[in-house]
Amino acid sequence: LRGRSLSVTSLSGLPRWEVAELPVEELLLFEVAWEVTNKVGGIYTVIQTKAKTTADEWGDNYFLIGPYFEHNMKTQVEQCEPVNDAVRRAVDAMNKHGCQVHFGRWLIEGSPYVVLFDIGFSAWNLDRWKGDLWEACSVGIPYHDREANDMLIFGSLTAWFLKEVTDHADDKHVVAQFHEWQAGIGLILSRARKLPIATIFTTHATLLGRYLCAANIDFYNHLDKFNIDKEAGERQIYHRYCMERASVHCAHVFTTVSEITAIEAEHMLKRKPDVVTPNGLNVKKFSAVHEFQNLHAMYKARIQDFVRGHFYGHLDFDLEKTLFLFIAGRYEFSNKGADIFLESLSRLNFLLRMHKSDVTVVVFFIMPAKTNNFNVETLKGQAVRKQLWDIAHSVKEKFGKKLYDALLRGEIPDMNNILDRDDLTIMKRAIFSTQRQSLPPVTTHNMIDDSTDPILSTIRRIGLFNNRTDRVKVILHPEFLSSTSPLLPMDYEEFVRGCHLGVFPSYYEPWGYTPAECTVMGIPSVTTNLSGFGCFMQEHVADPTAYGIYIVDRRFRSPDDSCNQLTQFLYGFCKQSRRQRIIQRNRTERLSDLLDWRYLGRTEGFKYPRPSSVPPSPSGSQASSPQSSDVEDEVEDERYDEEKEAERDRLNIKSPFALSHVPRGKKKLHGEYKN
Ligand code: G6P
Ligand code: 1S3
Repeated sequence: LRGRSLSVTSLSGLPRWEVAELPVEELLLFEVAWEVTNKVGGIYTVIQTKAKTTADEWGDNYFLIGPYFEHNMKTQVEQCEPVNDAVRRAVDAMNKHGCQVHFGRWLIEGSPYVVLFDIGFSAWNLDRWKGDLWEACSVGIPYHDREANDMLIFGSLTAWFLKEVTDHADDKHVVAQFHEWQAGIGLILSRARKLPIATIFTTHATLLGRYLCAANIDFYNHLDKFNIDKEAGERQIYHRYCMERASVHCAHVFTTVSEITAIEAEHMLKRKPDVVTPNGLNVKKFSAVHEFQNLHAMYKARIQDFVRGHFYGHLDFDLEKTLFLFIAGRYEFSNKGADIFLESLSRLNFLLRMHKSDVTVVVFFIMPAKTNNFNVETLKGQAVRKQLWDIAHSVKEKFGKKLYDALLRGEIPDMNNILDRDDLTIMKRAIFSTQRQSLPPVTTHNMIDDSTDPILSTIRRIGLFNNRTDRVKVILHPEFLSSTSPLLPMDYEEFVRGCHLGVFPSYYEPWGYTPAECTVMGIPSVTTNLSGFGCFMQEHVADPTAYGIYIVDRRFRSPDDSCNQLTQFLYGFCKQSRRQRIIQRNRTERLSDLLDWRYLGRTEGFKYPRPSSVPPSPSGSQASSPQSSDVEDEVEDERYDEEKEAERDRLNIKSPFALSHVPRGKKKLHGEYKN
């Protein structure tokens, strides 16, 4: 929590020792989450990207606690013996009493220590632990909620482990941070048992917020009007909600990831967070400034190849004038804004057709749903592309050899006869094989719930079927990307780098890693003023649009107006020249430092100014796009003088990151929050 000195409201009940400044050697830090070594959603990204910065600072006194899954252990963790005496004794004691506790180093940057509990192995204790929880806080968990029962086992094991640690920690003081309701039982029981631990609870979303938003309720305008107990009861999550709320109120320090979620927490959980801790990333800079631009070109070529196959027989658009847009994440149709995105795409399609634009937009939806694997038509597309490539290659070889032989003889070959009849037949057959009876598919997989799937149903309603006349083409890839996929063999990072714009018009998004990840890769993105990331950018960047961060207003406008605004953003983006896009990507990438874990705590009060070449515009919207004349549109000199612009901006911007570094090895657990 170094450097996160935002609003502090209550720190009552902390053990006495935290008020003092303590060297890191006298502290042990435990971070508890269900997503340690276990990727489910965004919390995994938080922990994994922060590990290096935390391990650098806390060294061998930093431990992560999570659930054990055999596959995760085998693929991500190197087993080893704990060096710390208190931790070793705690692991041994629990293993002696019939638990299975695994210890090792998580093989990610920073290689932090992990303590992993086998939940199934301790399930026989469930009834006893249910009783313990009831005694501690009168919360009962129904037997049919498997997930909540697993969390009870996880929490009981965590509290047991922390008890063993504090029993043997001698002069060391223990701090434990618990993420989200899934880890909350460990906190509640530690407090009920009066363990000498300073506790932090971090919420990344509230249970009720997620449920109410998904039900399409006008959430943010009614925050103070909900009967929250009733709402939780009606949704059959009352016990989970109690676990969450008890964790929040038991914690010495309560934090959340954004200001917008802080307001939500105050209403849904009835406690104002003490500290807001925005999420960061482990930002890596390339030694060559333009390397990320080269990577964009390289991975774009791979996406273009996929598109060649997918649209075989319908490739009557220019791939050099095709833009790749995408939305990705957990499949929460309206929470993640897939609903208004599709509506805006339909409007964009209309605008591009009406203005006879030569730009084509291919939009990928990367959201996992239940499927029966790839569909035949999609696989066939890639096979056809491969076949055409092979034929072109063999004809080229033959052609090349004949040409070479002719040149050796000192002749210029007769171009009309250099290809024989067989070559022409093979080529004609290949062209005939690209005839297709159907339109290029809108989904790459056989969907199990095809008829009720919300994306497919909306596509049917708005009629975006990948017709030749459509300037906007849609591809639903209902599975996360993988470099071993036979269809689109790219991992997520490669794919993002190859795209032009990430579109994340979320309604419910406490932080939102997807646009943040785009930013550090130099890819512009669309976000909203209801996402933690969007609000953070609004606070710290004078003209976000100029830097390729388009923020849709979903808070103060109607859904229809938000759609119009998103459509305008998309249409404006389509009108940019290649050169403008290159400049914009450079600017986007320049914001990376803002999102670096190493500097996040020092951004308070800092604002990135407009890029120096942007004329001030009152609206701060379209006028902020990089300027270019028609003549420039034709210019391919992408190196251009944006380097000069970058340099000018660097000189103009008084970076917050030049502030003096907090000295290593000293923790100011209390004083730091005071300001
Ligand atoms: C990068 C590459 C350029 C390439 C450009 C394409 O900047 O370094 O060589 O021309 O990407 O940009 P576009 O936005 O058209 O994909
Ligand atoms: C949550 O994950 P989600 O995608 O369910 O936590 C993430 C990490 O803090 C956050 O980025 C996201 O907005 C939340 O929604």
